[in-house]
Amino acid sequence: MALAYDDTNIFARILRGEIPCDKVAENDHALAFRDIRPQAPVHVLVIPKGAYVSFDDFAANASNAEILGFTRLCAQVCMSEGVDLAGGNQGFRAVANTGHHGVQEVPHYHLHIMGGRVMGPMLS
Ligand code: D5M
Repeated sequence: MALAYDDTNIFARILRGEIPCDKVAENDHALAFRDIRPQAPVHVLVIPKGAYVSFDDFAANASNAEILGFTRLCAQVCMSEGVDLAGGNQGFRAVANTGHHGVQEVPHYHLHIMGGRVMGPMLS
């Protein structure tokens, strides 16, 4: 089931160019930019350009090309930010806060990529 998408959310406005972002990378299907409230030395948000509310909405309803484009942009960001294991770096945390229980603030799917420090336990 596709979820109802509210196109007034802040990330939709960034995608339409109505408000600026600190862009890291972009391809046909996804955009990566720095989180405005960084929780780590590296804190990048990767969002699909399509209208998907959440991780599960995207995973269930996006096309293969969208999923591939999004995933490859994530890999590109990890490499350019120097956190990818494959590049001999120390790794990162990737988080998709989802819905009420996941404490998702912005209802446009986004993956947080955080690194540059040991992240600590995920209990709160
Ligand atoms: O958290 C949403 C995340 O989005 C939160 O870490 C702040 C970030 N945010 C909100 N507005 C902006 C803008 N305008 N630019 C960059 N980052 C932003 P979540 O709980 O995962 O929904």
